[in-house]
Amino acid sequence: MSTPFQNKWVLITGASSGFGAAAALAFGRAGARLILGARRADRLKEVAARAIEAGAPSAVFHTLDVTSTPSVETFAAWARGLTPRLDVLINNAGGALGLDPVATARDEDWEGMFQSNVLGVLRMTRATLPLLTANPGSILINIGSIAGRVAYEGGAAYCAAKAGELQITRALRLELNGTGVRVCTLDPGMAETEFSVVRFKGDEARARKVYEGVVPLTADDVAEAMLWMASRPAHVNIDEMVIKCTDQAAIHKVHRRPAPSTPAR
Ligand code: NDP
Ligand code: 8X3
Repeated sequence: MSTPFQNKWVLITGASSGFGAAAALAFGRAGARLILGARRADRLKEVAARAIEAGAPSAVFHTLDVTSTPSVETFAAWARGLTPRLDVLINNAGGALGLDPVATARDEDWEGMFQSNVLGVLRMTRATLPLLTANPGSILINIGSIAGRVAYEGGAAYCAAKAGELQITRALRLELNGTGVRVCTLDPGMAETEFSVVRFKGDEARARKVYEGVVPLTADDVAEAMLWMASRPAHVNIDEMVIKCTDQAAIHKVHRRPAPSTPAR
């Protein structure tokens, strides 16, 4: 049976968990050949195997640290050895570190967030751009956040980093005008992945509290949005998509039910 991405090449960063892993499965199910990157190779191996089971004709992976130019260059050279062109690039690797106010936050967290969410997107894009421009109609999807659009307390650096991602996407769309490469940002609100566990440095109880009494987005919801954006015809560019769960009317306006009445999905 033919599927919309049959034998198309899809490269996903941050494919070892959350949105990236869900996207690997969704594009795999749709017939895509997957190129996956992240720092945890053991997790990538599992995701690749699940994607093959789901229907991907191939799913290969390589360690990737988007905070390091040599790592990105090595990864991109490996990807160029697999294919001279990409159909979809998803710059998803990133996340938040800490929720401290500026007065007490740590340089290490700020630098980590800018390295992955901002410089990582720039590095990956520069390194793989020839694979996209070789293929008019290809699409680049950057994963931003509602945090890049509205600030919140404790989010100064993360919000700034995701605002940076948004402006990178907008600048790239201008720079690539005429090449046929589509450039999009997908900006989710709260979604239950490993995001909060990473933000709170492994404090799972604190991470769980973020979603208490709420029906948040799932990684699959976000992956489906990526699939939809990428399956528009080549002349259609979804510039910017914001996706939030129904319980989150705005970044500061989240409807929470008292436990234990959180409804089932
Ligand atoms: P997860 O923590 O589940 O996934 C993050 C992914 O990014 C992992 O695969 C991780 O892999 C990878 N990653 C992190 N740092 C690096 C790095 N330096 N180099 C390579 N890969 C890296 O969280 P999500 O799936 O939720 O997050 C995905 C993206 O979505 C992020 O950019 C995040 O900011 C954004 N986002 C998340 C929202 C949410 O509420 N969950 C909402 C809006 C946006 P590994 O550790 O193996 O390297
Ligand atoms: C993740 C969503 O609201 O926690 O980007 O910043 S939020």
